[in-house]
Amino acid sequence: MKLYQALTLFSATGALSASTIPHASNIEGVLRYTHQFAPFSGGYGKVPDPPGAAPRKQILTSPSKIPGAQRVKIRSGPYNVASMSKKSASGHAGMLENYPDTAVDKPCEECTLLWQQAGMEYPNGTVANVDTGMWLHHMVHFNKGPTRWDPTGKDRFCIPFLPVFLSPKTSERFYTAGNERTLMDYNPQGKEGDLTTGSGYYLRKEDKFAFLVELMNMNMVDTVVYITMVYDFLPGPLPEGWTEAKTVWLDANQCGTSEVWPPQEKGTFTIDTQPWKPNFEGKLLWSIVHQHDGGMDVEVRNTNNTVCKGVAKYSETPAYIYRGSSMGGDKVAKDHISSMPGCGAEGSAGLEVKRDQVWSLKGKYDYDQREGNLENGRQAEIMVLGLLLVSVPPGPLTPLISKWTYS
Ligand SMILES: [Cu+2]
Repeated sequence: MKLYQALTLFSATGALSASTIPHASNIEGVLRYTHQFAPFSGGYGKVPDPPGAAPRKQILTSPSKIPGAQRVKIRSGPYNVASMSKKSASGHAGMLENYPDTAVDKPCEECTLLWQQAGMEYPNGTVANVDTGMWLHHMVHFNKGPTRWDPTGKDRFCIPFLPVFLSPKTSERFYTAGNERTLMDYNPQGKEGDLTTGSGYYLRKEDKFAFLVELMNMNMVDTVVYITMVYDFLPGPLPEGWTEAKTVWLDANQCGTSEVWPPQEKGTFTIDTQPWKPNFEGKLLWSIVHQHDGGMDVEVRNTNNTVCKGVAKYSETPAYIYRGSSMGGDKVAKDHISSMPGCGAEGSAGLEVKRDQVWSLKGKYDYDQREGNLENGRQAEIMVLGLLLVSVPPGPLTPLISKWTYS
């Protein structure tokens, strides 16, 4: 199947309508995403479990102090990632690029998520990271269900939903991770030993998970890895008196590839995300932010105020130090971002999210202080991305205004 046939198929199934033809600048994004459908992936992407692989579901002991909390680790994939000697259709070496996985197991049929964190492992269960040449470039966690909608995607042509065959009107991007593997706490104000008050991401029976994964292999052999997700959850319905958590996705190329070209090859600059005018109201619970190497920090901004600043830390453990050599014009940085906590609860707790505000992120890069990753001799595309987690009343949430608005 040729690319244009795939796009025609989209149109025929209604995913593309006359009013939602992509903006010219998004055409490249469409191409980058669609070539990763199975017919174009050339044997890379999802493969069967290798013999002797660790179990796909592992029951762990939850450290949570919330009564009844359980912890489980779910391994998804596995994904075969091409070696550094092979280039993807869009010219990236050693990359499984925005690969869709529409068969991702949930931790439960119905439960309240308290916490989740992504990771990456080899088949035998050991951690895969840049010290062994594997990089969790990023993953996007989607949830589809009758009560789901994506606050910043729902009224736009939103490319990331296409490869996973979803619509932002009936699904949402609720979690994401880069290689720094930031956790999301859905219950930051939960009280030890007390079930009467709290917040969580309430997973309904009808909900279905999907991933978009972008993985990089800096080795000269094809490599198989799993994406892991550790969840703490309370089985069954949302506890009485609790609120639900809803995620707002913000990035510098909203509904495109999320990536932008750096405006310069050296020195310092900032990049703003597109703004979000709230289309629901609630209270900020948590926020996480993400940048690529070369990044210094990301400010979360409400209207004209900085709510908090998430600072990138590099090579805090040896797992984040790259020891390989460069390949032609592709030069991987030695030190990689190892944590980027966003604002957590400190900067977020209890702040009102209201319809008369404008939320955005401002990301600062400085290539003189922190090495970026070179591709074909120039700085690779970068991200300024973040998620706001907002507490809302239980039950299906209706959007306040019908259209996404730019300020
Ligand atoms: Cu990224």
